[in-house]
Amino acid sequence: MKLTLVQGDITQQRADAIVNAANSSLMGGGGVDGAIHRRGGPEILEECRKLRAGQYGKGLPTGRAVATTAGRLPARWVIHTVGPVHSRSEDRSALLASCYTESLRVADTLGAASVAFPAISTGIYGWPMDDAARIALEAVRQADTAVTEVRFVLFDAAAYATFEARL
Ligand code: AR6
Repeated sequence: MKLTLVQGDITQQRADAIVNAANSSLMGGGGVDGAIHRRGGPEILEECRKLRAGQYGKGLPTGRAVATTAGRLPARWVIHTVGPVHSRSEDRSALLASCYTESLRVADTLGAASVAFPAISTGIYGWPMDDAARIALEAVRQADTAVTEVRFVLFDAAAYATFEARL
């Protein structure tokens, strides 16, 4: 697997699938989630609504992943995953690792060869970037997947530098 880091906006990435740092409602939010729905258009939310009306009536559990269309985005699919909120009293790193492995598992079922990830949980959910980078890189490296390219799309220079140092 080819592992690459880029600094930029995930909504502009040309990859088979981009991953959304969603919340369990799948109804949108701020950060990456807001940007994906805003630029991808209403088709994404339409499919999310269907998922909530069917298989995920109670919402998408933390650490799980599900795919929808990418609407108007250059990617073909959006894989929505729900990162854990960072906690100082509880170790939730297995749930954060699961976001990456479950997203790659979903990518395999779609036949997606290239997948772009944001730094899940490092924004509104408060996970320290360095620890999140360690968990993300380890999870992707150890994943049993047919995906041939994983790209981490880091929003700012500091996040990029942190991932680069970990890599
Ligand atoms: N492209 C790439 N990375 C981005 C972009 C972008 N367009 N925008 C922000 N980031 P966050 P979370 C970075 O908050 O912490 C939403 O409301 C950002 O700098 O998007 O998992 C959801 O609905 C940070 O490093 O996701 C949930 O309620 C990283 O992406 C909640 O936020 C993740 O930040 C999820 O919080």
